[in-house]
Amino acid sequence: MNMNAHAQQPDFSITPGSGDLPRLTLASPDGARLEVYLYGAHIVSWIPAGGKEHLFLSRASQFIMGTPIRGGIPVIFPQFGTYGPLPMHGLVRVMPWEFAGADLLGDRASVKFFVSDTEASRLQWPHAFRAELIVSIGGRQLEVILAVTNTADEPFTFTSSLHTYLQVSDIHQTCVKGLAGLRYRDSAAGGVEKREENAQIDFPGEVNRTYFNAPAEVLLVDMDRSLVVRKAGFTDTVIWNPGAEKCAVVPDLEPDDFQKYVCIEAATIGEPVQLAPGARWFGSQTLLA
Ligand code: TA6
Repeated sequence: MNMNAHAQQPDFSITPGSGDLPRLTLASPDGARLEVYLYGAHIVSWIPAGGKEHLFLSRASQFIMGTPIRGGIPVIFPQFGTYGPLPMHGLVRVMPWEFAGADLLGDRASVKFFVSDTEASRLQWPHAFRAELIVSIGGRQLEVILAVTNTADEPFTFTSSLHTYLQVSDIHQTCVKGLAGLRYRDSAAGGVEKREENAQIDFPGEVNRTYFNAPAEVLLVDMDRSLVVRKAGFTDTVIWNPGAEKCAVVPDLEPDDFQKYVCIEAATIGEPVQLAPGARWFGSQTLLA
């Protein structure tokens, strides 16, 4: 179904993807491309103009409702990880979102999705919300904005992340720069809090760290390539790679997948967001190749 109905609309279509789940494909005028499943509003591919794939997607990923897609950019809300009573990483990454339109502004093409609370979600988390995802591509940039509105008359608190899987050529020649000196929770060491003493983070084994009050920008260096990862609205940055041992026991990862990605996540974990009735919160992550 090609919905290129008006001049100001970008080139996009929604067709059955893996598992017959609806998948939106978007192209910007300069040739950047994006793929998003409406299930979870889950971005699975971003190829900047004249560039290569920057997101990792597991070849062992399931594409069935109820199971998160493995890779790409899972939207984590209203709970990060197991820090609360909800299922791991909350609710919306396994909910069907709705397509809410496409725009074209110069060379930037954008699409928008939303999901609201349901009877089933309210049984798990007794709050009314509307989550929107606005995704823009053009040139060498991918921008992802998450907006959360409290649509009821009671305040609620949430944690959240854009759980971005970034493709790398070789994890042993990869590092992340920009987090020196920060306090972090080391989840690979039982959750103990530490302070980052190194100028860069390397990946000799499992790395699973939440850096609190992290700077707006970090740099992923992958051999001779680098990628700027920028955030706004989110306060923390999560860095995750499972290492060989943990990777081997994750059912929707292939045994050597740990060598192919690093998760750099814009997150709000340390200080959960308190959202008043009717209030709206924004968080964004921008990748600059
Ligand atoms: O963001 C890192 C993390 O919390 C890790 O602990 C690991 O569990 C990862 O998320 C993936 O979680 P998932 O539920 O998608 O397997």
